[in-house]
Amino acid sequence: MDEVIKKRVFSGVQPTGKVTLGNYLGAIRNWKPLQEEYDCLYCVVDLHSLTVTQVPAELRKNTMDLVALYIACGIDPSKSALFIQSHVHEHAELAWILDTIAYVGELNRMTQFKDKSRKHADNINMGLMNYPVLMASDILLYQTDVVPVGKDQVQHLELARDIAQRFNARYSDTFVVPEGLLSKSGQSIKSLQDPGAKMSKSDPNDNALISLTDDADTIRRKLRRAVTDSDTCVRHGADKPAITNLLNIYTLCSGLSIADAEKTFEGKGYGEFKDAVADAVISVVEPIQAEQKRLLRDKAYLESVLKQGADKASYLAQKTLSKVYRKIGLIPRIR
Ligand code: ATP
Ligand code: LTN
Repeated sequence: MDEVIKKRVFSGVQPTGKVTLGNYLGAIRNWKPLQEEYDCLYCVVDLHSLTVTQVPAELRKNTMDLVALYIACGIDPSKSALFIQSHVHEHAELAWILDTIAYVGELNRMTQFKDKSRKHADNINMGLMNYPVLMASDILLYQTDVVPVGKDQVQHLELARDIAQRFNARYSDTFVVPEGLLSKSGQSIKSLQDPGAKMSKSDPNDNALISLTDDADTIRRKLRRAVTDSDTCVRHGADKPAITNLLNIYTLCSGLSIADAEKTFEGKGYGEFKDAVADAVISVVEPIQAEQKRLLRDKAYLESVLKQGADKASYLAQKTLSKVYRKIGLIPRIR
């Protein structure tokens, strides 16, 4: 029987702190179903996280927590390669080559670079500017077809496509030009304190985000404190950004449609609605937390998963990198 060649998926999250409900609903949750249809690589992008100041011991802990979280969220290591970016040295090597393809002007225009430069004005390092090139390297190294990400990463993905096309035009067909995959819902979960901003792991205001490690009481308290809109009706709409965000969270966690949720809370106040949102969030988060805790106690298992993941990723990465080196005129090492 002919072997069916599956299309390839690559995605990653930075181990920069507590993973939020936004990361889960906008990104990680959508990875699980893809495993059936695609050849998936899911990566903890630790090199990216170095673009903002990290405490080494915390980075180590966040990295292993995230590995366990991926599995707790349904990534099955027997189906997908789960690995740590720095374990596969080709990511950094290809990034250097792609640096010679990307233009300073286009990197300078990236929204995330501008945002992060504002937030970390004391540490606008070259890595922060180069961040999208390393991301392009992650993607192109595996000849990735599909990249599931949240809305905030679309601009970076466009850049990865531009870099791939530019390289292919200059040196002949080398890279697959990747497509983005945005989840229909959960594209952008907003801050609980400012529905104009995205919910972000690195928000200094802890009340603005729900972390996947928050306990039930904390989740309930944060949702009760969430800002609301001026009238009291539970309705989805551009004129009601705060309630729309809570409705998005509610429907994504409960499985109800927006219309059904609006009907359920017709004539009811925000208090009752917020408690229901909390119940729905808790019912999603608690089983993940329990599984993550269990996995973190089994270090040997996590290490075996990471070894297997990095072995598979290295094999594929090496193939692409040697092709790239050959095409651009570097002489292969004699072994
Ligand atoms: P940081 O605050 O450190 O910049 P972050 O919360 O933005 O981190 P990332 O590691 O940059 O998280 O993103 C991981 C994934 O989660 C990406 O695919 C991104 O698009 C998605 N994502 C991040 N925040 C949200 C959000 N608020 N809503 C939906 N998806 C999100
Ligand atoms: N920049 C991404 C994380 C990331 C990524 C990737 C996502 C790094 N490399 C490759 C998809 C594919 C973010 O979510 N902030």
